[in-house]
Amino acid sequence: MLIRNVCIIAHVDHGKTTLVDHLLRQSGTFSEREVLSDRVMDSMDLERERGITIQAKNCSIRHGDTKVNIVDTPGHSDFGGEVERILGMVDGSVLLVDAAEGPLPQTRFVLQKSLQKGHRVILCINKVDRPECAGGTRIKEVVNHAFDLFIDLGASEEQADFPIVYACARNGWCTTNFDDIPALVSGEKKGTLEPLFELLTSAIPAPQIADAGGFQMSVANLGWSDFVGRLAIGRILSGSVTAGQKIIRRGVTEAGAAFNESFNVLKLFTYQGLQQVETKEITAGDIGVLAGTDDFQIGDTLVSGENVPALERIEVEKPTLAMIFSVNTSPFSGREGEAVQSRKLRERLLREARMNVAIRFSDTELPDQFRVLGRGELQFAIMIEQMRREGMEFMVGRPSVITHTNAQGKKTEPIEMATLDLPEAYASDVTRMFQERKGILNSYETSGTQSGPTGTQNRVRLEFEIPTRGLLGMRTKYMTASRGEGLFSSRLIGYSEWKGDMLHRLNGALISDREGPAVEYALLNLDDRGVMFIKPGDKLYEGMIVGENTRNNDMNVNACREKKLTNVRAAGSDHYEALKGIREMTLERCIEWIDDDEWIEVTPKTIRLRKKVLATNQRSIIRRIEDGDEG
Ligand SMILES: Nc1nc2c(ncn2[C@@H]2O[C@H](COP(=O)(O)OP(=O)(O)OP(=O)(O)O)[C@@H](O)[C@H]2O)c(=O)[nH]1
Ligand SMILES: [Mg+2]
Repeated sequence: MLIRNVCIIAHVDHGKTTLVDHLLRQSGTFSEREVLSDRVMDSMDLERERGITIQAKNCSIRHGDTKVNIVDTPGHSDFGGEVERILGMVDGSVLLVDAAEGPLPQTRFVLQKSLQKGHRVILCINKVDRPECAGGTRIKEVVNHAFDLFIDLGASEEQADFPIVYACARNGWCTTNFDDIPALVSGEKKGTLEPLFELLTSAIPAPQIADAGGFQMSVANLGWSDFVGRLAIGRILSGSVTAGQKIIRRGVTEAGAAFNESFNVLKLFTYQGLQQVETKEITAGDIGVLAGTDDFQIGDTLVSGENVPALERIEVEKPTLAMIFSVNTSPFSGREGEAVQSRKLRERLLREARMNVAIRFSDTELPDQFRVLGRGELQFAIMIEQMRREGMEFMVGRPSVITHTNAQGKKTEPIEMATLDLPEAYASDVTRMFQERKGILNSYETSGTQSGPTGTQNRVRLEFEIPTRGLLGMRTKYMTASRGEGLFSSRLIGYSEWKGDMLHRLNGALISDREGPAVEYALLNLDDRGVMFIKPGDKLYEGMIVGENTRNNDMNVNACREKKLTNVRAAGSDHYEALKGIREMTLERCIEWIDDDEWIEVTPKTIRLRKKVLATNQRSIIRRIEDGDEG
């Protein structure tokens, strides 16, 4: 059997999962009668809810007598670690680039990693059906940008001579012939993904098979089976292994010391479509799944005997952000979920770090607080959401950047290149916002036109060099400033000297000064003080944040006050919509909003904001406008 191993990489939303969907369908993986949801590879609840890929996943298709193992990867930069660890499993990549948006920061990141691995890359210009692409000029431009990117990233001569397909993944067709695009878009011509299938077998090389003196497999991903427990997923580099065989796991301890553990292979699987199908043997070149111990860790090497060496562990780019996870110390702790003890919280976080190489864990000086290091606010939000769905209650603090010390002994902080694409009309407001956060405008160019309510308007693409610190909490503000029409992404470009204090949140908090249910009458009275985060009937405690103050100091308020001598119902009131400003605080909004002296309390039912110090008489209402960091 011939094998090809390939991954699909791109900036977020450029259509990877949609393409894999249609590759699966057209390869006859599913029977005609099977009713499929869109984007079957996005199988996690959170992926479906959010419409983004969070974890890399494997599948395989058949084309003629070739089996093609395909790995779908996430495009959001917070999950870049997933892409990095997957690239070692494959010999080539399909790089998707949105035909209208062109290459964006994550396109660069994933392409660079793929080229470094020596991969052959197929360029797939996707979404050629977008109205901006009519006439073909934009498509040609995007191809040129992509070519420049290959050269810029040091592609070898062979890599720079990449094949190109133009695709509409959503409608399941592609072509290598530029002149065919209009007819395919209009539907005059019918197309399929055959040209891409053809390239997957002709342009991507067959897997190289090493001779390491026996079976050797590197664990690139983990899975779980209710029947056999933890699963190790990876490419078999050398030799083969059969079910029942005794093999060795070459791992490292928490402290980094190498060790060997022998175990018996319980079960083996390979991919057939979306299924993991049990098999007796897996052999070099293929991607396989192996069960036998629950202790697998990403980066382990599984070998047949002492004579077969361990492979270098998978290293991904270092985290830039830290967040403190704490045992829930709020007065309502344990009412809505399982108030976990510190040992259990620690175990859960350690497990996350084992499963996800982009996450690191460390203890703090306090026994009930732990530091988790990661890549971005969304990555933290997803992890928190998963934990609360498991029934846990806990608290998290404001994310802070991880600083280093340079050779001159000076503190340094991570710097990112943020790329914004938005209607020109909002560019000056947005520029001011970024400059206030120490962003430096590097480039400003017209990126195209779009039709809007006032006729055609220009879109511009801006690039800012800005400390990661300045980007925290910026997404919502940027989306508001660009009326939801802006694109935003960023990539880490390095570290530079600490840029000094930075503005985080101008407004103070409105804080409940007592325990009790929120009363509509009281909230109506507080209406012009700011925006409320709670509704009438919500249960409050002293020190809990009920809203955002219009001024920059904190303010203690009584949100439980009843109107005298009447009997206004407290809960379930049906006309609280009369309140001007209620802002529903999602987890992500809380993460963006919160300051250093505050916690987010997370339970399976509720997300609350609170002051770290709850007692009104022990807390100052004067806020320091200053940014915290991880020293
Ligand atoms: N117009 C158009 N839209 C497309 C095409 N392909 C995908 N889309 C849309 O683009 C959006 C994103 O598609 P996904 O397949 O989830 O993108 P992705 O690259 O997997 O996204 P992440 O995994 O989150 O990075 C969806 O709304 C798709 O319907 C296409 O060929 N044309
Ligand atoms: Mg996807």
